[in-house]
Amino acid sequence: MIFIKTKLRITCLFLFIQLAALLLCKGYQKKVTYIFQIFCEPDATSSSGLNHTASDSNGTYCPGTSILTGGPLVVNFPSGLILADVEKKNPLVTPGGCYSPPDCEARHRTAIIIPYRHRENHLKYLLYHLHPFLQRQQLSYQIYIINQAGNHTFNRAKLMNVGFREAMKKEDWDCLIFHDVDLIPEDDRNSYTCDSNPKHAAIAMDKFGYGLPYSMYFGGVIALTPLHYLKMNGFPNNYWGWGGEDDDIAFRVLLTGMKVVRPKLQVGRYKMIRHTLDQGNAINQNRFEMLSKARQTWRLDGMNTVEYELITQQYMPLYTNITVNIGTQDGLHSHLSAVKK
Ligand code: UD2
Ligand code: MN
Repeated sequence: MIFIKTKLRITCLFLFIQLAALLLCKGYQKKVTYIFQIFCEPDATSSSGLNHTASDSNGTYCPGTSILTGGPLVVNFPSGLILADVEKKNPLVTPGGCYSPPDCEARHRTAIIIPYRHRENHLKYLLYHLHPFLQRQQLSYQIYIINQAGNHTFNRAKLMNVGFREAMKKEDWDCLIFHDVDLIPEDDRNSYTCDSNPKHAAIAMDKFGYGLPYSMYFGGVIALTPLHYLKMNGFPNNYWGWGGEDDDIAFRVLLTGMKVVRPKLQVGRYKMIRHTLDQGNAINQNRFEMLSKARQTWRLDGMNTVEYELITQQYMPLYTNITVNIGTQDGLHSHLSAVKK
């Protein structure tokens, strides 16, 4: 009799453990499941991570708030850093600068669009900080460098229109982050995801004493969904040189009935790598006059009129490089010297 009772107890205990494991593995509580999948699905986390792809994830969504993120970050610029070091530190990043969390299904798909020309040193440090930052947020992401070919005047906003179109051609991104190459985020809680309205992420920069320089300011880093972007007809194509385009973009947000949202001041903090004004990016002297016409121009100029020629698309180890001829004020071919292939 005693023997039978003991046997019954052992069977009950065994059944109870099985039931508990089943409940946890079935995802009754997402965060708990995430922790317990380590035990339930050894394959998902077994290796040090090599060769993981999105399809390796076990179909369980990543937690709503990543357990890998912290708070304020120490931003350093190690001397002698080379891109090969950054590659080694990010073994799960695949060609093109793509990543998906290995152990869970990302809740967000984010494209990072960086307008770019001749800023190799800034790019190196941005990639060094940005890849781990995005991975801690458990995003599915890709980094696009939109590189203006030739030496004609730089056009940041037009490059971002190119970035939007090229990024959306192959992937169904749910958020696009338009990001200066020289800004390094200083807080892990600055989420690179989109909100129900366009988001201004870079609100507290060291160069402005960690505050907003003026209330309409919308430069540096912004996050828009494809719908936000298309609703405002993208960005203006006709701001050549430094300044004004960020204010025009802010006007477009308001003119199309949206508003700007921002994270907390302690969270939207960035370090800007110090630099002087680049050659080929002279101050746009017409910017105030152009801004005064934003109400009329947003419908006439933007994604509906953007013209460019794709020169190369390269899947580099840490980013997708898109080199593009965006021409000049006078059109795509008016200035043949604008582009050297
Ligand atoms: C401010 C804003 C920026 C933009 C700009 C006016 C900050 C931190 N940023 O930047 O968002 O509104 O004013 O146009 O206040 N770039 C190149 N190569 C060049 C020139 C520019 O890659 O030759 C890119 C690069 O991503 C750079 C960005 O354009 O970060 C903005 O240009 P900037 O850094 O020269 O201008 P800055 O710091 O005054
Ligand atoms: Mn800058």
